[in-house]
Amino acid sequence: MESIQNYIDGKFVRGKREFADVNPADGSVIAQVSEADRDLVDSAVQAARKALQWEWGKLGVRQRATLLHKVADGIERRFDCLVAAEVADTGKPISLASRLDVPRAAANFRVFADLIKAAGLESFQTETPDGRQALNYAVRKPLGVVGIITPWNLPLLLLTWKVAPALACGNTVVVKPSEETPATATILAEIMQEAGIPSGVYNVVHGFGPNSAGEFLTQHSDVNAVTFTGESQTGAAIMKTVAASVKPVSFELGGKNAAIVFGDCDFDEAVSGIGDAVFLNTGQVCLCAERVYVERGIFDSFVAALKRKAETLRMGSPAEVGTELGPLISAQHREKVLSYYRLAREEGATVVSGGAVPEFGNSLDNGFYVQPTIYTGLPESARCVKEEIFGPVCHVAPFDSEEEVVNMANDTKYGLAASIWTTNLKRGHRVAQKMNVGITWVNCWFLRDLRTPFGGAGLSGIGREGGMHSLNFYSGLNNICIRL
Ligand code: NAD
Ligand code: 6OD
Repeated sequence: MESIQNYIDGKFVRGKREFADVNPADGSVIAQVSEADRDLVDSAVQAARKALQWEWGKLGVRQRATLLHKVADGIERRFDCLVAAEVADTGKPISLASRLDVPRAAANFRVFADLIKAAGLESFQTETPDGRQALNYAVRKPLGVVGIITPWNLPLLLLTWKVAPALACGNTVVVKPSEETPATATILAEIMQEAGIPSGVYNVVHGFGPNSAGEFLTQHSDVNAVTFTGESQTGAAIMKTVAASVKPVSFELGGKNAAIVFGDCDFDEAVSGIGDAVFLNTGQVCLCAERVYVERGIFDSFVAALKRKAETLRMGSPAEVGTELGPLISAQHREKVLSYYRLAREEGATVVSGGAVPEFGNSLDNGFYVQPTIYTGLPESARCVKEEIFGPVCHVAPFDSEEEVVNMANDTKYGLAASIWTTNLKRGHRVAQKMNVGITWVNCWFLRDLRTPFGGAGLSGIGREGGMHSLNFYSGLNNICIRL
């Protein structure tokens, strides 16, 4: 049985306890994972502190950027191994891990390595009250040790989305990947070693949240900043923990995202795009659309086309090239999604498609699959329309006017993403600007330029990452004012 260990100060380290890493496609145990206790988390933070003061802290921007490109080279060299590990841990289709997760991990290192070299500094020449001049300029400094806590849905993509800019800015990191998906963060440790990243710069501690590695990391007084992606409730718990020491935080949290389909949309493009927005990664992307609003004139034909799309998705073994839909991440998460499938019926939904557990007649029946599911007929106040389910499911509702649909889309405590489908670009701009979210797509979904701001409003998060926003979060600015 494979064993996955913590990575501290350049060495792989066992903890006193272990937990199982389970393959969600068939329930088999892939590996035993070493859990980091409070002492191991402390060793990781101390190693990160030491690296900051010594080798890593002495490197210039260009040297750091060169090393980050070597990490990207290493990711590309270990492509097949990373894809296989991500597929086994998450149950996502191999085609998705190959075209999204692993290439994006390499791109995260390349983009932030290049960006930090090009990043300018603010400067202002100031007239002083006595008629003289002063020069103000800001210098960028690392924050110190950054604690990085990540979820299981896009494990390597979301981890490197934070590790790359943090290291580019000269910080050192202690990462706590999700307990469900520990493998790729650990393979990345080997890649860091091979690339020549000094010991202590990248540390991995495995474990759970409360009373385990996640909480020990956020409680640690020598961690200078915390960046977290995960559930809104977990974000609230972490915020309480870090409040005592007033650490900077960046939170990328949950969503209950709307897709708005106008009657003048390119129908096939909209069905295909919304099919992805609802079902990609078995609906386990924070940006997925769980609320679809369709203009009444095309409502019936749109629902019928989305149903056809859902029912022709190839569900099966994630390791098979043609598979489009894998399992949910765990038995526990499947129980949560199925509880919403039951609730939707209790709330009076019409089940257009799905709503149950599929049967395969082989070992996949031990996996955590659910059918892709479409509901209609719920009131906007229903819990299934208000709460994040995080599965391959959406509710489709009709609308009659632009004003009505803008109000429905914005009637949520979340505020992560929206998509708008129309061939009238004037309307596309107008409606997009009314969305109370961090990201709005028009005639596309999950199309990412890594230089753009990413984050959410309300329960969907605090702060923005991406491009200069990441560099500004992961650095402290010291403004220097010189009297001339
Ligand atoms: P989660 O909040 O349960 O766990 C995320 C991470 O936090 C895990 O590593 C977990 O061990 C850790 N954790 C849990 N409790 C903790 C605590 N008290 N202190 C410290 N660490 C703790 O989330 P999940 O189930 O892994 O991921 C799914 C959720 O993440 C969904 O809500 C989804 O919308 C959200 N998400 C958001 C984004 C975004 O960019 N906005 C991206 C991906 C996922
Ligand atoms: O693409 C990204 O940069 C990003 N942060 C995606 C988040 C997806 C949520 O599940």
